[in-house]
Amino acid sequence: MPTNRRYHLAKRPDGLPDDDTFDLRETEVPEPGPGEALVRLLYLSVDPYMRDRMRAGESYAEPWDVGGPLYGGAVGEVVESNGAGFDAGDTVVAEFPWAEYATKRGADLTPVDTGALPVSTALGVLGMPGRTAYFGVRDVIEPSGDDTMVVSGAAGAVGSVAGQLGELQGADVIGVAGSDEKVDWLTDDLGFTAGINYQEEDVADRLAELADGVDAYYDNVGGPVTDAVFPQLNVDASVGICGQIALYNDESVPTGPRKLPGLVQTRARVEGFLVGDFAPRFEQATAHLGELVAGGDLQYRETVTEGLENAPDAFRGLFAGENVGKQLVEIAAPAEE
Ligand code: NAP
Ligand code: FER
Repeated sequence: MPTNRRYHLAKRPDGLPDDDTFDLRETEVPEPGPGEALVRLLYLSVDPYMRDRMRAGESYAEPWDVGGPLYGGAVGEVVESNGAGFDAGDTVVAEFPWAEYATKRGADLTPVDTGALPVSTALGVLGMPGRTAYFGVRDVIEPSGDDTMVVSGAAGAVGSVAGQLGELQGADVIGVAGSDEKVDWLTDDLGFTAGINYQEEDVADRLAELADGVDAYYDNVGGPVTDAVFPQLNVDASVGICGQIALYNDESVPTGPRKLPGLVQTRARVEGFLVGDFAPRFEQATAHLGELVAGGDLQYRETVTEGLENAPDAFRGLFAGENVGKQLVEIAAPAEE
């Protein structure tokens, strides 16, 4: 049997997690217990929410234990099933440790069926980020035909899908992202109406030039980008707070000019949401997203970092905008490829 490698949380980070946060350990390949499968992991998802799990304290997710493994969504191949209800060679998706091999109860594994698409899409456009965009656009902000919609984090896993879904609903979508290359991808390839590079341009000025106010705002980042958008909300605007990555490495939310008085005047509706709240409709959302991709109406990109040992760098890259589309870590190649 080969050896296994697995990342553990060495300490709780202060700010952006440094190398001392992550401890790569050599361990045994685990044996599947009754009802469990041994899975060889192929792709690991690194996600902004993982920063929250590294801190102690209450959140929407349980904090990880110091000394314990790091976890994330991953796709893998079943190596051995001990009555788990899967066969060797089946491709599955579930929450796994950041590792090369792991065991999991069959009941907690989901079969991967991405049709003609690569299995990695089960972690991106057809997985949690795609579904987050789907429900955030269709159920939370609900843009309609003559709306101007703004998406922050627009070239990321969630934002790139959310913006395209907004365009499909007929809205004029303006994407805010951190480089000219990203903005060009949004407008030239994905069909966004316009894009703003927040690293180079004044978001408030550019937004005022591009639109007559904002009717729907899909917020992935918070911070200064959101400070620039809120004063331009129109009457009855809808705002979906999906994430606030600009603040995730901070121990407290910075204060500044407060934007809430404007909500009285606009009667804007601001709603936070969690993708998990829509779990009963996950299958339907994934099927619909798959149809949109297959039909050429929805495009996606993945940024793939090779090697489990590079997972910390891939994770940190999310906070520096190094990813375009979904950030993944390739742990091993699928057997057939
Ligand atoms: P992602 O957008 O693929 O990656 C993060 C992106 O955020 C980076 O590529 C970077 O792009 C941007 N960013 C990083 N720091 C920033 C800053 N200080 N200011 C502005 N932009 C910054 O990640 P994702 O997985 O799709 O997640 C996007 C957001 O959705 C996150 O906030 C995440 O927590 C949230 N989320 C929420 C749910 C839910 O259920 N509510 C589910 C999934 C994800 P730039 O180059 O543009 O800076
Ligand atoms: C995120 C990914 C997932 C996030 C929240 C979730 C706020 C929540 C998922 C759920 O529990 O439904 O990046 O950031």
